[in-house]
Amino acid sequence: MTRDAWVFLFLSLLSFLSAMPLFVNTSSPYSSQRPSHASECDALLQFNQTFTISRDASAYNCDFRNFFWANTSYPKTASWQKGTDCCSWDGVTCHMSKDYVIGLDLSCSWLRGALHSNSTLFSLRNLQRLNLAGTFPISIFHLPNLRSLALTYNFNLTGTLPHTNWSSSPLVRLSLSYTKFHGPIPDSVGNLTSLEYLALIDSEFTGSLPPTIGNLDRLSFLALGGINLSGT
Ligand SMILES: *[C@@H]1O[C@H](CO)[C@@H](O)[C@H](O)[C@H]1NC(C)=O
Ligand SMILES: *[C@@H]1O[C@H](CO)[C@@H](O)[C@H](O)[C@H]1NC(C)=O
Ligand SMILES: *[C@@H]1O[C@H](CO)[C@@H](O)[C@H](O)[C@H]1NC(C)=O
Ligand SMILES: *[C@@H]1O[C@H](CO)[C@@H](O)[C@H](O)[C@H]1NC(C)=O
Ligand SMILES: *[C@@H]1O[C@H](CO)[C@@H](O)[C@H](O)[C@H]1NC(C)=O
Ligand SMILES: *[C@@H]1O[C@H](CO)[C@@H](O)[C@H](O)[C@H]1NC(C)=O
Ligand SMILES: *[C@@H]1O[C@H](CO)[C@@H](O)[C@H](O)[C@H]1NC(C)=O
Ligand SMILES: CC(=O)N[C@H]1CO[C@H](CO)[C@@H](O)[C@@H]1O
Repeated sequence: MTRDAWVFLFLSLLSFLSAMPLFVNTSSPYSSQRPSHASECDALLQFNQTFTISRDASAYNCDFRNFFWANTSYPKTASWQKGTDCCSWDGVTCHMSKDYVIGLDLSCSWLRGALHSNSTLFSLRNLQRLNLAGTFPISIFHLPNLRSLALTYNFNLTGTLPHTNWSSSPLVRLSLSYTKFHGPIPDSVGNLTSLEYLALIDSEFTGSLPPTIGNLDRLSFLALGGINLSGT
């Protein structure tokens, strides 16, 4: 099995474990901050409307992967329908209680458009996993429950890492390999104390690796190949 597969298994286990309290307490652990499920489905529909479907939006990265793996490139949002439960939509993962959305995987989904900071996506406060192609506002890093952010293979995706502190972020896995994320790796990366996996391969980060990276006690995978960092 590949490293990614192990990490995936690990994360699956993690989300399973985080769902465990449901066995002893039927009320959701997130209930106090959770919008109604219907409003989450509406938010996803509005989010969908900010994109257009375009085959070539996924052409390079996905067809490259298809060469090795299955054909995962198709418009997932085509199965989305108003009036049905969004937990059943392609690309959407809900908590086992079926009460709220925890994951959104719209990679290789032919989406063209930009994600702005006013996007209804940010109302999905319980989102734990996001895999998406597009242009990203920094607010993506402040989704309060996000544990896995994978933007890998979006060759034209640009962005920077926030300099503000991330001390309350539960991010476990951050993967920005093969993107155009650029600029310095800020000291505040040392605030991501839950981080176990950090991959920045062939991105355009510059400067030096901040010493605060030493604060990441749980970090067990660090990949920096192909980036031009000084002093490393
Ligand atoms: C269940 O969990 C919720 C939120 O964590 C808490 O408010 C509630 O008191 C718990 N109920 C019981 C019976 O323990
Ligand atoms: C992948 O599947 C989609 C939808 O089924 C199809 O349109 C597309 O041509 C396929 N791509 C490849 C590379 O086979
Ligand atoms: C999602 O967006 C696409 C592209 O704009 C649109 O064709 C489709 O009707 C939308 N789906 C829903 C359920 O609104
Ligand atoms: C969201 O922000 C974008 C870019 O700033 C703007 O074009 C768009 O009109 C805004 N949408 C809403 C609903 O405010
Ligand atoms: C990425 O950008 C380059 C040039 O800036 C362009 O030629 C290429 O088609 C773009 N790729 C995608 C997948 O949009
Ligand atoms: C950093 O995060 C902590 C905890 O969330 C918060 O109390 C503090 O105000 C933040 N500092 C800045 C400069 O944003
Ligand atoms: C790496 O960065 C240094 C300093 O900014 C620069 O002098 C050097 O040419 C760069 N190397 C490559 C391969 O881009
Ligand atoms: C709470 C916490 O650890 N905050 C730190 C986040 O990172 C910045 C930059 O390294 C530090 O100055 C903060 O103390």
